[in-house]
Amino acid sequence: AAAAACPFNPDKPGEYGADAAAPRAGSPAGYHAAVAPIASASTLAEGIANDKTRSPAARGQGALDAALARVRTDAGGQRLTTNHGVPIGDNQSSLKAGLRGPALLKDFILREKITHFDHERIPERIVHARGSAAHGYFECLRALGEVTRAALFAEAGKRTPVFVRFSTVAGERGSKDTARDVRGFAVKFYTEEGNWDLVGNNMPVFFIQDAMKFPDLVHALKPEPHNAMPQAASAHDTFWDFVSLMPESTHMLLWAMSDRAIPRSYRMMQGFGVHTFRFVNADGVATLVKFHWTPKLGTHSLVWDEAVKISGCDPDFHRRDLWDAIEAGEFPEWELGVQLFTEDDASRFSFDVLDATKLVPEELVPVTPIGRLVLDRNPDNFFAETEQVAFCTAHLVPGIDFTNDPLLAGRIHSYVDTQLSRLGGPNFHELPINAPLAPVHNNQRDGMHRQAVHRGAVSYEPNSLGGGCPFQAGAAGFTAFPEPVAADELRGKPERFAEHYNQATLFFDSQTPAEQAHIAAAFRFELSKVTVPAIRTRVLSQLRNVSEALAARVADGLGLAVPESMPRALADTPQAEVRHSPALSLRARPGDGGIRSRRVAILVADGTDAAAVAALVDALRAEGAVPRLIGPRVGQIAARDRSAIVADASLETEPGVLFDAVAVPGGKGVATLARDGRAIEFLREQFRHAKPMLALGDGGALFERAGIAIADPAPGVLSAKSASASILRRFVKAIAAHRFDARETDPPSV
Ligand code: HDD
Repeated sequence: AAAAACPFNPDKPGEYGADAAAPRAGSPAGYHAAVAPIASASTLAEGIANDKTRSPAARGQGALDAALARVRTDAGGQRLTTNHGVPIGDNQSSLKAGLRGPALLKDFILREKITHFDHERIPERIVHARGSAAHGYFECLRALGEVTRAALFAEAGKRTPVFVRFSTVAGERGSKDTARDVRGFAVKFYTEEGNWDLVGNNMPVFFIQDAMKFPDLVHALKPEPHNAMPQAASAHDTFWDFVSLMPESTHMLLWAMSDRAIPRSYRMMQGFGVHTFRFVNADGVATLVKFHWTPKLGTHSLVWDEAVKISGCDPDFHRRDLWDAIEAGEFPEWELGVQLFTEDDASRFSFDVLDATKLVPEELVPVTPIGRLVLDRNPDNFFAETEQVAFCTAHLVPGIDFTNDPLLAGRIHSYVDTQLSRLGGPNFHELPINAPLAPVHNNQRDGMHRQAVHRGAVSYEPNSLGGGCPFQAGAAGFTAFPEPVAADELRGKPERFAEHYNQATLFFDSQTPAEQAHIAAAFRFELSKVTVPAIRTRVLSQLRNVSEALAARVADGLGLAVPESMPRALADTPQAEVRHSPALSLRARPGDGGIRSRRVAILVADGTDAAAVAALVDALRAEGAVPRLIGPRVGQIAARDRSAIVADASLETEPGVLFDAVAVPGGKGVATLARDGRAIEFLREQFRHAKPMLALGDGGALFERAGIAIADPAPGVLSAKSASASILRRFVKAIAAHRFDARETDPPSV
């Protein structure tokens, strides 16, 4: 234990001068024995009260776990070798002719190490480069045999292993998590009949209707090609130039400017398959289907000012949140719901279900819950799993099929194609994270990086030499749904695709006033960043077709007059079936009312009331929240009663934007905090972002100092003399309310 506390390297002097000629002490003597591994400081949400076991058996997705076990490697207790298994005597210095002499070309150990390092990176994804993933399982809760023969939906209680990757779209691999952007929600199901990839987003619609426009969209959205700016942001000329010339993007723009684009957590956002897919049952009968993932924790978002600041103090905000929650046993969970309808139903809708810029309102076709998704294990290795996982919309299983959505058609090609260059060849399906649990047998052979060792002479079909194997599965295999096709070849779109505004209006009109205000502010922000005035005006003319109120509000924010509305592509606007859809508001899904995994700051300094801190910590932990003690610096704090409390983080490392709520206990510490501009800023930001705040005893003085009234307080600002059970209950309830919209003003008052 003493060695662990003092991790110096006793071997170090031996690297210099004459001593270098003697061979290094081999493991496990010397340094390795002297320096016991230092346990890494816990970054886990240690406050989360949970009794879930972390044993592999409890991870619930045994089959995939076992398959990956084959390739896991662990260097514990092992000697260092080259890639070819040759033991390495000295990993500190290159081979040289004399201590001050030239390095030698024959140093194959150095060359292998550097060469491998030189090739450690693979191309990042052209879109969705930044992402985080986790393992888990899908559990079917309702047998769906009537509508699909997909094995994973065959019976209630059936579990299928999954690997799920969340992502932003525009930013590069190292970009911030809290950019205003669409989030990817890609699920790989390792079913017994092969892998099914449901590659969706956290928004149910898309910017364009036809894959032909995808490269244009992405070129316009990504950093501009001449100067590679801006990173992970849509607020620039080329994006708004493009979308304002593409009225079909209007509906998605409303979603992208809404709070959906700045989620509080991956664990608190919905997911959607976007396209209309097809379920096919054992009799070959098809039903159209839309997929919805709904988080158990409810749908919650950041506010823009907060998102901007988080990207500075924790660019890994969402990655860390997902990782910490899973490490703490706080497994994120979603319900899978489906909207089921027939071709006949669809033919009567005012919109075309093949148009990915349209959703099917839940008031028109209800969402039926059919299963749940639980993420219960973090990857062992980011590169091997999260980076190398290859999602492809072409990965379907029997019982699920495409429709003729022209955006989907292009995707069926694009994903497989992109993996060929991203993962370096046609055998990416053999990478452990991509390999199906279902057996693979075919006559495809060879290619770069082939792992399988195929036996025998036969790699063709039909054959007699191999007994006709592998044989066709016939009706038991995947058979494409026999949709009749008889038409002229042409480039064009169906008439119903030409209506671009009904659902944008539906979305805007279904938001709460606070959500509408955020949408207007987002348009104002993004268009203020646009440098070409004509583009601003064009967007305003587009918005007039959505909502006159919205257009007027954004115009006002830009100091512009409202222009003529953009001419519509369709002369007669069809009547929308649904004019108001409460389900489209984030507020429609507050979650289960709990505060599990919410981060709550307790501000402390020398002289803080330790009893109040203890009461707060206990009350928050009892609800599964994560209290963090934040002081002027980390480490020990002398409390009022001279007991020692330990600050988990400092005002410098964890500012207010990283917390869902704040509490300031009383005691002399308040005076110290009142002299610290960072503590004042902490409270002001919590106030500005409409978060729950609690002052105990003379903690109220810090609020007053920050300009936050305690007498006649704004909504969500609580205070009490002491940490009584009743005030703690009210605080917990306030945290469960997430935010107090009524407190928000534009511009902010604090
Ligand atoms: Fe895509 C990645 C989702 C349209 C081409 N897309 C990608 C990922 C998600 C989506 C979640 C990341 C997968 C991962 O985590 O590895 N994309 C969508 C959705 C779309 C959509 C929901 C519309 C409904 N995408 C779309 C079109 C095309 C692509 C129309 C091309 C014609 N998408 C790609 C890609 C990517 C990709 C270039 C980049 C990396 C990858 O595939 O594996 O092939």
